Formats: sequence, C-alpha cells, structure tokens
Amino acid sequence: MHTQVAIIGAGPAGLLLGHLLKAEGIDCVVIERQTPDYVLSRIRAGVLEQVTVGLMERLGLDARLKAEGLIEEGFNLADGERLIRIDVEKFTGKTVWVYGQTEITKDLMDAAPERGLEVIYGAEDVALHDIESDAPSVTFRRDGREERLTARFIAGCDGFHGPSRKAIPASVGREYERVYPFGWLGILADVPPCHDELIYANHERGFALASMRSKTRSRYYIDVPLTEKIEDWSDDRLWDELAVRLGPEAAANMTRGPAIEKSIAPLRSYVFEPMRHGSLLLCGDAAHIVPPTGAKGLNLAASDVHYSAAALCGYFKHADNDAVAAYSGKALARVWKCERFSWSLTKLMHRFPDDGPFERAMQVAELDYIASSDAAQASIAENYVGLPV
Ligand code: RFL
Ligand code: PHB
Repeated sequence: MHTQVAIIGAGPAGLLLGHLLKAEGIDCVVIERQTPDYVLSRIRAGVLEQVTVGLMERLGLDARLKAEGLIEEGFNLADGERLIRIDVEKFTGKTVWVYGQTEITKDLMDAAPERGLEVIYGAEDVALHDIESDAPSVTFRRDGREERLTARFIAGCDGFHGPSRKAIPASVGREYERVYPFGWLGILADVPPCHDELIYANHERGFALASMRSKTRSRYYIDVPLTEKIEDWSDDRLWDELAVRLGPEAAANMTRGPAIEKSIAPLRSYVFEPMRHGSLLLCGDAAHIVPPTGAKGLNLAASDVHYSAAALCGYFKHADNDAVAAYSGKALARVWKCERFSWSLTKLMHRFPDDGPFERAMQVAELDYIASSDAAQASIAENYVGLPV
C-alpha cells in the first residue's frame, strides 16, 4: 500500500489532519490501534477554542457542534468564599465552546467514509521505519496479517504513549517534563450543571472544577493524591467532597446523580523537541502534554494540525520544501505559551503537598491582584480563549 501521508492515531489530531489533507486532495491513510467504540469511550476534553471550532467549520463538519454546543462567554476562579469572574468575551471579543472531545471525534469519524478518508482500526504492532529518508513506511498487523504502508511523510498523532515520538533517536530529541503530585478524579453524570459557566476552585481541601457537556450533562473534577484508588470513591463520597470544595453557593445548585464515567488522570507538563525529524511530523499529545487546568490539550492538538496541514500542503501543492522544515518551530512557539498558561493556572489553583504558608500567601496575593486588575483579567482571558495561530 502507498499513500502520501501515513497518519498514526485516530484521535482528534489524526482525524482532523486526515480530513484537512483529503479536502486539499492529498492522499492519506489513518492507522489506529483501538476500535472505534474504544476511541469514543474515552471521556476527555470539553472546552473548545476558536482554532478547533475553526477547523471544524473549514471542513463543513460544524453543524452538530453549532446546534448542540454551548457558547461560554466567561469562567470563574473560586477561592474560598470569593468568586472571580473572568469575562472572556468582554476582554477578547471572543468566546469558547463547550462540546465534548467525544462528540468532535464522532463527527470526524462519521464523516470519514463519505469523504473517502480511509481509517484502519484495530491495527496491532504499529512500527515506523526509515523516518530519516524520503520513503518512510509504517508496518502493522491487521487480522493477523503483516502489512506495510509506504508514504512520503508520516504524521505521528498517536498520543503520549504511541510509537511515533519514540522513533526519533534520543540523540536528536530533548524532553522537558514536570510531573505533578496529584491527579484529577473526574465524574460525568446526566444532571444539570450547578452553574452556567465553569468554576475552577482552590479550597483548603484541594482543587475542584465544575464543568459540563450540555445543559443536562455535568462533568466535575477534584484533585486527589496519586495513591488514591477509584474504588475508594463512591459517587456519594465524591459529590460530598465536590460540595465542600466548590463552596456553598455552587453546592446549593448542584444536582447529584449516578456516575456514567469516573476515572483518575495524572497531571503532567511535557514537551518534546523537535516536533519534526526527517519525514516524521509529531502532532498533539504525541509531542506534548499539558495539565488539564485551562483546557488546552485538545486545542493544542488542533493548532498543531493547523500548522502541519499547511506545511504538508506547501510541500505537495506548492513544491515548498521549507514549509515542512519550518513546522516544528512554528508549532513549538505556540505550544510553549500554552504550557506556560496551563502550568501557571495549575500552580494558582492547587494546594501542593510541599507548599507552606508562603506559597499559599502568593496564591492569595495573585488572586487578589487578578480580582482587582482588568489587565490581569485580560491576560487570563486572552490565554483561555486561545492564542492566535
Ligand atoms: P489522543 O486523543 O490520545 O489520540 C491518540 C490516538 O492514537 C492512538 N494510538 C495508536 N494508534 C496506532 N498505533 C499505536 N501504537 C497507537 N498508540 C496510540 C490512540 O488509541 C488514540 O486514538 O491524542 P491527540 O489526538 O493528540 O488529542 C489530544 C487530546 O486527546 C488531549 O490533549 C486532551 O484530551 C486533553 N484534555 C483536554 N484538552 C482540552 O483542550 N480541553 C479540555 O477540556 C481537556 N480536558 C483533557 C481533559 C485530558 C484529560 N485526560 C484524561 C488526559 C480532561 C482530561 C481528564
Ligand atoms: C472538562 O469539561 O472536561 C474540562 C473543562 C475544563 C478543563 C478541563 C476539563 O480545564
């Protein structure tokens, strides 16, 4: 089998890139290890920036997003009794959207057959070959048979644990990493949200986030030590903890219900440089991870796809060899700014086990400053709504 671009991974990055390349008449095949149902069962992001919505619009796949998504004009930072509202719309003239990653992925998956985007699910033992040459290939097993897909480029969209990043020799790559001493315990439930905007809360018992997927489906998180087991968190215990951490007003409006999904995700900041080596381009979680505070992960995957699609179009349609060479630098400039924002919001809103009175005083001073300064609120709003691509 031969194609122009072999895409590894059918998460949001891989499917978005596949559709964008197809729309430009560039041949590609997406290779995914899991089944479609498994991919759709992963409950992850919920907040979309303009870059992500813009790509769905460009593909003409935004109808359900526009019909079912919720426009969010602002969000809230809670610190004990006080609620600081960041008016994103006022400061930036733009909004974000609440629409689940699962729904985006479903829209992209459903549109693949009619647009001729080939996605191979259930591919085992995916391996990359000859990435330093102009004729790289991907081998995998399907239904017990070994197959090889040759291509001009490989796009590694296979998430943090996939094989693409590992195919780059250690001698040319550099890793930057911060692992946080807690994880987020999330619950998804078919109950109305406690507030019409997101609330990120810093409480003496720890962090909490009130988010949503729709007017009838809520998503909440608390931070927990990494030693916690999901079995120890009954729905009742989790709702009680959320009610305390989110404060009395949110608690009074909170509707409890059985969990549709409950899981613990570790928090990490991670960047791999460069994002291109030879004929391999990395996109999304394959190259970088942000802690979920600030909702940047999926949106960063979308901005990488924006840059990589443009680079590959430059190569195939305009004979522009420099476009691919420039990809890593362009993508990383935006990645690092989003890493900074996610890390700083994580530091501001979580109680770290090693923090003492000084670190807490710094949090209080920063929250005081944000509460009293339009400039500080504008800066947060600009980052939250999404930096330009
Ligand atoms: P994905 O979604 O991990 O997709 C990678 C795909 O590659 C496949 N794969 C392989 N395929 C073939 N062969 C192999 N050997 C393979 N190994 C892996 C996988 O099966 C998968 O289908 O990466 P992608 O496309 O880069 O997308 C990144 C986003 O998923 C991620 O950044 C976000 O979910 C992060 N995130 C959030 N981002 C936001 O923008 N807003 C949010 O509100 C938000 N909330 C979150 C989040 C992530 C969370 N968790 C669980 C990590 C909340 C949580 C709790
Ligand atoms: C979510 O709704 O899952 C969500 C929202 C905001 C975040 C992280 C996750 O910062």
